[in-house]
Amino acid sequence: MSLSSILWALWYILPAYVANGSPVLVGGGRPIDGGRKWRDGKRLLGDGKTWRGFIGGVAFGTLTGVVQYFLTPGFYGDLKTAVLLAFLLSFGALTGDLIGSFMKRRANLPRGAPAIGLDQLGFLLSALAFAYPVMSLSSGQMLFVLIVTPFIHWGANYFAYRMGWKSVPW
Ligand code: CTP
Ligand code: MG
Ligand code: K
Repeated sequence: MSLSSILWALWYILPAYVANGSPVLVGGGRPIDGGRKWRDGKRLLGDGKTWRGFIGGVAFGTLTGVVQYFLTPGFYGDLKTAVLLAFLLSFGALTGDLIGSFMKRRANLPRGAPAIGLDQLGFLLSALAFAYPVMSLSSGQMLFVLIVTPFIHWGANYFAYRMGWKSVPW
């Protein structure tokens, strides 16, 4: 795979990374599950999934697409495509994150507990699936993004931990 196709793959997926990373800074307040429990007696999603984090993450991710369009219009063709793509990548990422938390709670993992694989790739698979109808990566680019995302995720989380934005480095 060429260097340029690798760089375009990262450029393509950037709104999903921004959406997934924003809630740690903008989240908080009312949890999406409203404190409700599933039939196993555990929380539906937990206190780590808030409306502010979800909506703020979708907003920042979508805004990323607007900036990307003005930097590289040729990659998207028109602004509407760029915004729709960024919205779907962001909404998909954060929906995948909610599904991951739902699964973690069913597995009896408390809020914030690591789930290797799910934490690093759940949001990404969901983002790729949501965006697929609008614009998609080649299978080689998808494979590349799947391989590098866990490392980027660990790096970003370690950075956020060192900055004091989150209490655990994962
Ligand atoms: N966050 C939020 N709303 C979201 C997603 C995340 O407010 N929809 C914030 C929360 O403060 C959360 C932090 O971002 O603690 C880090 O996100 P994440 O690691 O996904 O949540 P965890 O606290 O680890 O919760 P879980 O065990 O459910 O994954
Ligand atoms: Mg976590
Ligand atoms: K997560």
